[in-house]
Amino acid sequence: MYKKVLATVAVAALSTLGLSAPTADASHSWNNYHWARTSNPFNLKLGDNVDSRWDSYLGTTSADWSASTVLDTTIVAGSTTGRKCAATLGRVEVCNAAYGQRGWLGIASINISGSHITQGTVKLNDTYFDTAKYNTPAWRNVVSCQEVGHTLGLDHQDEDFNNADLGTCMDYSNNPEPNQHPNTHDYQMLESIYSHTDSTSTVGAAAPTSSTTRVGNTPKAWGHRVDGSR
Ligand SMILES: [Ca+2]
Ligand SMILES: [Ca+2]
Ligand SMILES: [Zn+2]
Ligand SMILES: [Zn+2]
Repeated sequence: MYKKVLATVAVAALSTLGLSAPTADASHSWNNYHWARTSNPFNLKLGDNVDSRWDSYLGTTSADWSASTVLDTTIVAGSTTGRKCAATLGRVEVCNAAYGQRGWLGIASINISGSHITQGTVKLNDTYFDTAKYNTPAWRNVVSCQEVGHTLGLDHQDEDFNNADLGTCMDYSNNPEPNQHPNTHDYQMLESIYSHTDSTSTVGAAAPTSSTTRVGNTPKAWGHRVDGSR
């Protein structure tokens, strides 16, 4: 999730987790969540449910993450609507709509089966992006990049809006300019997360999984870092 700056304090106050301080970390895997696949590189489909306000940014995001050696992303026709943003098994649906003043610019949610991601959604919130402050290429790039990054299994590298910028979209900052794309550490993290292979695959039109857990997408979840959406 990319929180609006003003919402940060309130959200942080709801957090009960004191164990893992949100600092820049050598590891920023999201709870080791990952897509199951039998080999690398795997190709993850990004369903295009965004309108012309977002198309070019989705293209940039797809290219950015495809630079990873372990995966590629391909933009395909969306299976849902921007407003509904229903998930599709085996892929990520990317959506935009005016979702309201929720305190987040973008939010990523995944379903998991064990630690395996089975499907994901990304919502980009036009309620904020249609305002002068956020209606910039830099803000659109950083949020689109970050939310799709979450659906690959990455957490934030840093959650301080006021420290030195890390030069990655997985960094929270008041200044989006230096943070519009992934950095080397993100690609290294992906290599680490996906260094093993699995006997099954959750990518593509995979077989139905037994039971999946929805992670995130509710205020309760994203205000709570233990199981929160990102
Ligand atoms: Ca690649
Ligand atoms: Ca930061
Ligand atoms: Zn986030
Ligand atoms: Zn695995």
